[in-house]
Amino acid sequence: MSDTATPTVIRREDYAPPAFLIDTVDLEFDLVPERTVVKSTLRVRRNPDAKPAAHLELMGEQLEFIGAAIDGEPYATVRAHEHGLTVENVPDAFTLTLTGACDPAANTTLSGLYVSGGNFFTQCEAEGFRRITWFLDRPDVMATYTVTLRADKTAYPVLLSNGNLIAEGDLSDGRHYAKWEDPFRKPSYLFALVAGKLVALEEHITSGSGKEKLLQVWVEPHDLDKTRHAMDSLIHAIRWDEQRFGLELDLDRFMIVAVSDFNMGAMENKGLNIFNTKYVLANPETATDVDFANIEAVVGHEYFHNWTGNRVTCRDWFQLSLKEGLTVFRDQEFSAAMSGGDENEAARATRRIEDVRVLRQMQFAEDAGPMAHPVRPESYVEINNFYTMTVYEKGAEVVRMYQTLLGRDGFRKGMDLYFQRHDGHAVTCDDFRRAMADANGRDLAQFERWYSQAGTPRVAVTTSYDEGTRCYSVTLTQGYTNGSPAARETQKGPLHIPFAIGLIGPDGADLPLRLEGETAAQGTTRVLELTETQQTFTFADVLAKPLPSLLRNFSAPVVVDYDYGNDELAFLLAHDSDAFNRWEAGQRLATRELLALAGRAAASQPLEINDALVDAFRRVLTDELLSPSFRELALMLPSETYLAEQMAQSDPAAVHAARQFVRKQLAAALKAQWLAAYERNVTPGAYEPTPEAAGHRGLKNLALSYLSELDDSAEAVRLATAQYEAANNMTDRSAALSALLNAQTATGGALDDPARAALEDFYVRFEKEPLVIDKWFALQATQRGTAQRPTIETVRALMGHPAFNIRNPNRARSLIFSFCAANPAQFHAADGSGYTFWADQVIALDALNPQVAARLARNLELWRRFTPTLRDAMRAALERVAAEAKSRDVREIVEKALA
Ligand code: B3K
Ligand code: ZN
Repeated sequence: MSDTATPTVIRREDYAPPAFLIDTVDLEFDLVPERTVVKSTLRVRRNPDAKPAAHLELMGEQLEFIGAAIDGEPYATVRAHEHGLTVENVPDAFTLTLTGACDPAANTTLSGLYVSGGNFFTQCEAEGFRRITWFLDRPDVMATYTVTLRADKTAYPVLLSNGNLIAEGDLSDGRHYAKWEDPFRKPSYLFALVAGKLVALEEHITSGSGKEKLLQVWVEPHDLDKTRHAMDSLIHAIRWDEQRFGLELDLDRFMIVAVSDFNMGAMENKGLNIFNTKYVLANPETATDVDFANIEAVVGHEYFHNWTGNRVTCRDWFQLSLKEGLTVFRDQEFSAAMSGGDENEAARATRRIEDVRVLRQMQFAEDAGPMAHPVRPESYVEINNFYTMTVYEKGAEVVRMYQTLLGRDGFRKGMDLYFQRHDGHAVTCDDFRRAMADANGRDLAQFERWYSQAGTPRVAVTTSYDEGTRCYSVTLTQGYTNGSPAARETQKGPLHIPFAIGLIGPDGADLPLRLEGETAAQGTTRVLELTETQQTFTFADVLAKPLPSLLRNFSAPVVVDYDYGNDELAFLLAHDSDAFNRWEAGQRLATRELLALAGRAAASQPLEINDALVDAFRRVLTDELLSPSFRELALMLPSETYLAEQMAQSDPAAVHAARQFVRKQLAAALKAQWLAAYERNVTPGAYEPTPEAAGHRGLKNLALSYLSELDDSAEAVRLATAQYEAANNMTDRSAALSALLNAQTATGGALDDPARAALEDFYVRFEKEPLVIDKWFALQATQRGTAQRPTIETVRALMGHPAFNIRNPNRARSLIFSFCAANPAQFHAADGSGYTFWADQVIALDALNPQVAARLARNLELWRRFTPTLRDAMRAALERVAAEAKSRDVREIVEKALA
């Protein structure tokens, strides 16, 4: 499980094609929890395009070797070793049969074949297949698979694998078998099997070209009442991909299976997607609006991989963003279409805002730290550490920029050419870029730098208006801030940046835009193509000095530096036709104010709120022309994590004090308006997970959360208690509980108050719903805590709760990760207690599940940016983990952090 040897660095430049190819794979499993025997029969031949090699080197980990045969004859010159199997002096083409065994019951890593809740599951991406059998476990080796599963029929009535079921039947001794065949060539990371006591929700649909398809969502029997939304999401995703990209489901059967022990969200195995229960199971009582939306997005994401990832896959793991960036972009477009259709710009904008918030808070931070890497990394020690915000979210932004530069139709042409050229192959990010360029007759050579340069680019903007000539010039200058060394090393030259801009006249209306040299104005938003370090763009016929609306819809993943005045930001917030930039103006205003207050808090100076911010918030809150979901986003303050990252030295306590102060002031100054918004946005009747209803609930619950900050919280407690008791859905119930807990801490917190009662009720009510109990843990881990009872004490106590189980990643995340990553003020307590706890948990998880441990390990990577006392305590914690952790996964993270 662990690898204590000096970590080996894998480099992109060392890529070489495999010396052998495998055309067909036939697998036979005898499934027994403690010892599963796997017989693998491979058709192998030399790769004509590779350097010849005498021996066949197969990867394998944690396997027991039983035997080998070539062309049916036992083969003696086979050496099993720690990293795999060497088959010596092989012929040019042969059939290799390997028999081995693994121990799924003891597999706590949740990579390879493992047991969860008494059932068998697999997870092979990135390198888990080698934990099942010996193989050329790399994505450029594509083969067709047949799989036979044998198991006890009572314990494992359902036997599933990729593709189509071609035979099944009974065996002696109460066992049975099923044989599956996947007609599509695939890399080993897309292999999957599932066996156990499961039931399915089924639907039959007819694809766009008239073929009958069977869709199934498999779950444990007691979860069948929570599968409808996942099935609906799958059907919507299938329809959307047909319409938007002309891509159809290629198999006769498509299955989703839910498992509660899972390292990440879900996995796109061909025809047999395996999902964390969190992204499948939902009904109104157990899942929030956010859960419903996430399920739709993840079901879409995994389904879309069937073309972008599976039919066309990655040549090597450095190309991971080829499938992940593209598929995130596709799921974002799908979610946007589901929330308002392609036409409703305002509804689309709320999704865009949510995506950009994540990017800026998480990916920009990653780019400023020791794990900074380009969208296409140059090297890694453990590939599982590179399923990152950069590869996924920045990668999606890079794909979005093609669409911004080429237009929707041009982007579609590029996609069509990409599939025409590469269907059935393992390719690179360069192949994708070439398809986009060739399909549109464009030169996208410079665009390559988006794949090879780490770090967050900045674009500085200066403007000048000439009343005499009525010309307005915009000068854009691109560069990088001094980020991490990793980022600096890769910066080679200017990027090709699509910079969308609009100009707003004194009346608040968009101006028609004519660039100098053009004969007529074209539209009111223009995408300027910035390709040099500095460029000036001049607009003509500008009758009065305008206000620029910069980087509309966040057209590139950059930071814009422009010195807006507070009045200008308030004006943009009130008038910009670009909904994203309206939101952005409000955030800039709030961020500026909050950072100023955090500076004062750090210096122990008194705090006072700027009326401009209160006025701006009042206008948004009471503007009934704005959608509730937009208002909710605009009235949410930037997160403490984001704010701390903007400080010269991160000071979580000061940020917390400033943000809490502003929340309290906004609660008090706008109390009547919050109460009115609360009343106006109730959603009586049956629960519906529609974007409109979710928008109302979101704004109502935001109002409740502000009200819970008031010194006199009686009103909030009354509303929240009533809401808690009457709720017919989890969104309202959990928001009410959260408000009660908040009000309790806001007022100092007696233990016999309504918060305690609700917390107990919540547990009892949902004891049998693990995903809801995760929420119960997370709510407590993210509580503010008081001087008398800091949150760490609650967390330590909950670690001993009978329902806590560190081996279940969802549960570990709900308590440990929530505290360490989502409660910055408490986690970064001055006494360093949070860091001690963090180190203890990283070390404990490292021994069980290195992938999950490595995620938690990343939580301290920005340690150098904190105030000196915190910095020193963080370093000490990192050093302890570096001394004790064994896995390659965790070692890579902490060693990079300390380097
Ligand atoms: N491709 C998987 C992620 C696998 C992570 C391996 N450590 C899920 C997804 O992105 O769709
Ligand atoms: Zn993915």
